[in-house]
Amino acid sequence: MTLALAEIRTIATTPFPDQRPGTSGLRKKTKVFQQPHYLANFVQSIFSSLDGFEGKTLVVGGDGRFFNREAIQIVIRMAAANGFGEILVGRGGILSTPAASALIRAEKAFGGIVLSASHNPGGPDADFGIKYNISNGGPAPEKITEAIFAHSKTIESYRIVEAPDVDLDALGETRVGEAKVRIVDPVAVYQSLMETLFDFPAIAQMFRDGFTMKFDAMSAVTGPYAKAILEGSLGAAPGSVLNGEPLPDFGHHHPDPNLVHARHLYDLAMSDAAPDLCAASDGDGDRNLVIGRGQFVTPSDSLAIIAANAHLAPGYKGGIAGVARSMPTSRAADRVAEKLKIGLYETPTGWKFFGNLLDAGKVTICGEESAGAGSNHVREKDGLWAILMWLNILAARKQSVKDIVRAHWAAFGRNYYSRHDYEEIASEGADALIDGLRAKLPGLAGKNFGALTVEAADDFAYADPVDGSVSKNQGIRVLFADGSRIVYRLSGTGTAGATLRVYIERFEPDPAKHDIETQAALADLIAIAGEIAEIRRHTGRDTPSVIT
Ligand code: VG1
Ligand code: CO
Repeated sequence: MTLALAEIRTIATTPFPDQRPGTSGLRKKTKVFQQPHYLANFVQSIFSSLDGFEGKTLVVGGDGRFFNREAIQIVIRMAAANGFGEILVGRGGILSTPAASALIRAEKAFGGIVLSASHNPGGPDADFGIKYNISNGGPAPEKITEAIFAHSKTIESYRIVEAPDVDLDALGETRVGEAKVRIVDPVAVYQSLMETLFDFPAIAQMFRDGFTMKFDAMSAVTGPYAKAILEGSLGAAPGSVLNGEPLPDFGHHHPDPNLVHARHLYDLAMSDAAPDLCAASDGDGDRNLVIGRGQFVTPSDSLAIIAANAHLAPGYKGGIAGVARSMPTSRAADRVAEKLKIGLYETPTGWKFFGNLLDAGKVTICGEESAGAGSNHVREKDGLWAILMWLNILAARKQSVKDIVRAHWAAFGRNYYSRHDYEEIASEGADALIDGLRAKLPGLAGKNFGALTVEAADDFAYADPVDGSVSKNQGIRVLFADGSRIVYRLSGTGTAGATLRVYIERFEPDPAKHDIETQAALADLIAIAGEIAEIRRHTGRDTPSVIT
C-alpha cells in the first residue's frame, strides 16, 4: 500500500530549551520525552542538521525500554516525511547499540537512530534516550550534536507522515509514505560478524570440555543476542544466559553491570559455586562486566589484557594498529602499547571520540573505564564482543581468568584503580566544586600531600589528530610524581541533578604488592581527592553512592 505524498504533514511546534545531547545522546526522564512534540522536535533537529540523505537508508532500533515502540513509530513516520528512502528496523523495535552500528555498516546506511538511555533504568518514572549515529556506525561527533542542539533551539515545525503504525513484529517490507520500511532480524548481521572475529570452534570445544559461565542480560537488550550466540552457536549450557528477555522496565532493575547493580554476579563469582566466567552487559548492550572465578577484572585491566592478547583471536591475528582509551581510564593499556610498539591515544570520555581514530586506522582496540571495550569491527563499544574476546583468550591460553590477570600484572605491573560516584547531588554544589578545582589548578603543581607530590594539574583538552577539532574542559587531572592520578569530572548521562565522578589510580610494579584490597591500596589518594576538591563541603556527602 502506498500512501500519497499529500499525507506528509507539517506540524507547528515551539522549541524546548534542554535538548543538548550529552556524553551519549539526549537522555531525560521518560515523562519529559512523552510530552507532546518533545521527541519529534529532537528527531526533526537531527534530520535538519544532516545533508544528502534523500532516498538513503536509516537504521532504527532501541533497547526495548518503556516508550521504545511508540518512539520508533514516530521516528519511522518522520524519517519517511523527511525523505529517507528506506528505514531498517530491528524486529520488535530491538537493536543493541553495537548491533545498530554493525547494521549501519553492513547495509551502507546513511545513519541510524538508537532509542536508549543505556545503563539508566527504564519505565514510566525512569529514563529514556535517543542518539544519532553516522554512516561509519559511530556516535555523531560533537560538530553534529551541537548542530542538532542549535536547531532544537529555533525549531518551528516538523514533518511527519500521517500513517497507521507499522507492525514491528513481522519480518518483511512495508511502505510508509514514499519510504520502504524493512523489519529485520536484530541478531543475524551481528552474529555473523562475531563469527568472523572469534574462534567459535575453539570456544565451543571449551564448553564441551566443561567450561561454565553465567551471562546476565539484566532483562535488557542483549538477551536475544546472548542466547543465539552463547547458548546457540557456542553450546553453552541452557540457562547460562540469565534474565534473557528484554523487559520494558528491565524487571525493575538498574541495567548497569557494575559491582553495585550486578552484585549478585560478583558474589557468585567469589563463592564455591562459581562458574569459570561471570559476565553481564547493560541496557543497550555496549558495556561489559567480566569476573572470573575469584577474580574481578576492572574494565581498565580488561582493556589492557584484551590489547595484549587480541592476536589470539582470528579477526586480530595480524596484530593491532594501536589502542585508544578515554582519559580517566587507567594507564594499564599504555604499557601494553609501549611493549607492542603501537600508538596509544588518550581521548575525552565518550565513544564518539574514538570514531576518527578507528576510521583512520590509527587504532584497532578502544576502551573506557566505565565497562566499555570495542574494536574496529563497529564504531561503538560492544559488550558481547568483549565477552567473546575473553572466551577466545581463555580458549587459546587454556588458563583461568585469575591466572591470566595475575600473569598480566606480573608482566606489566598493576594499576590499582577505582571510580567513586556521587550521584544526584545538587547542580550548584557540583559546579562550585569544579569551579573551585579550576581556580586551584595553577597552584597545585609542586604541592605535597602526605608522601605524594603533585607533578602537574590541568583541565584536560583534546585535539583530534585526524580532523584537528579541539574539545576543552574534559575533566580535571591531578598527576602525582609517582605516577598516581586523581581525575574529576561531571557526568553527561544523568537525568537528575549532577553526578560527580572521581577516578583514582596508582601504579604498583612490585608483584609482591599485588594482593592489596583496592580501596585500601588507594586509601591515601582517596583522602587527598576529598581534600583537594572539598567534596564533603560541596556535595554534602560523606561517602560516594557507587564505587566501581
Ligand atoms: C558514562 C561513562 C562514559 C560512557 C557513557 C556512555 O558517561 O562515564 O565512559 O561513554 O556513560 O555509556 P558520563 O558522562 O555519565 O560519565 V552508555 O553505556 O550510556 O552508552
Ligand atoms: Co550502554
